Amino acid sequence: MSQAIVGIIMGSQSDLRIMKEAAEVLDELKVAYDLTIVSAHRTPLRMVDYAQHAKAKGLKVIIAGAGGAAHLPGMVASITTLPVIGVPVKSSNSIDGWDSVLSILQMPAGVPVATVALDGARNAGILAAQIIATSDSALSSRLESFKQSLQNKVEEAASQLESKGWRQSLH
Ligand code: RP5
Repeated sequence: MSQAIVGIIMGSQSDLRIMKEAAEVLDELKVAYDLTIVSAHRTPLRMVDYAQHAKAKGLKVIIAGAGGAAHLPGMVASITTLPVIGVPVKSSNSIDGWDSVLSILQMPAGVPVATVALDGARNAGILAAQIIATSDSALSSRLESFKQSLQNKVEEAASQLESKGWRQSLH
């Protein structure tokens, strides 16, 4: 396995059902990552240590997911200069998900977190790959193919719908 260049962290093991989608898309795009649990509230010193050493260990982007009072992405972003992508997770302690979205999104000036949609871990993985692809032409080509596959799927669905009619396309 090659050196991890994306770090995926989450506040709890209960976030893994969502955060695994970031790992899955990075697997598809052949981007090496490591994945672990770092809680801003339950393991604050572990969080500081992770953020302080992330760049030195070779990471280029951090994806951080958390639910409820989701402080992990913002706190990690306050410590490192690596880009941090925040994934708001709808968790057992979320009211409706807005709490996690706003905790991650509404950062003070000077400390950005690139926030994806609620439970949007797959997009976080794609965005991390796109950031890395700005200086990796092989990855950039894989992303071109990935985008093309999205386009192909829609065009296939559209032509099926146009040829069969919408009633048949429901089955
Ligand atoms: C957050 O609290 C975690 O990121 C998780 O989304 C949520 C619930 O954690 P558990 O009580 O399931 O460990 O800090």
